[in-house]
Amino acid sequence: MSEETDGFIPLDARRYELEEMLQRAREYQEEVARRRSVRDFSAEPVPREIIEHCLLAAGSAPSGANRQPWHFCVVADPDIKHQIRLGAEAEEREFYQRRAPRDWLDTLAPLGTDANKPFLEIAPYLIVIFAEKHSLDKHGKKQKNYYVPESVGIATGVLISALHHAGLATLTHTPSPMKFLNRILGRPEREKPAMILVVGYPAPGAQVPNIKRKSLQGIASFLD
Ligand code: IYR
Repeated sequence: MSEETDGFIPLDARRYELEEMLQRAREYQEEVARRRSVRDFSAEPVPREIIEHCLLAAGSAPSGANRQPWHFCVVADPDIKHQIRLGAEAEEREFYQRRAPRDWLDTLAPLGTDANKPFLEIAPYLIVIFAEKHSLDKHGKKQKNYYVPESVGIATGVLISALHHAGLATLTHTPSPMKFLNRILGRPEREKPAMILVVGYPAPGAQVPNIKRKSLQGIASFLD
């Protein structure tokens, strides 16, 4: 299944005038900064073709040795979504009632989250993202992957941006532990669930917490 390299080809690079570069950079910043984690989804269906394009965008992410160590399980089936909700809520009840230390719960309080996850059934799509600890070559032999969490994190970021760009809302959801997803979705042991991405249109009138983002000085330092 590994994608093999076949020589070298010319890079398809674009070069813009400074003015246009600035405008593109600003516009992209504004567009992605509008993205918010949404917990209030509409049940309105989303055409599968949109999801397919966004998945192909995610699949273009850089990865260690180009191993592309990800698998996206796209769930629209109501019964499977129901099972995922039950599995996630069982873990989340443990988290909120027992596992989470007080200071973690205090930090989460302004977000208004709890162990109930109705969006796992309401949203039209759940994309369950798996990280392939190792791959199998075309003879079924174990093949080592590299920088797997980094690669899957980057691909997930590209997927979230692509879905947002297409006009959809997302929520990264990480009930912990997530082993139950392998069982429900029939994924092999060598695949580790990374997160559930909840995808759909936001519910009309959806509200989000009034969070602040760090300033440029808060997130970057320039040494020039
Ligand atoms: N997984 C739990 C708790 C949770 C943890 C963090 I860190 C968040 O940013 C949000 C929620 C839940 O989904 O409710």
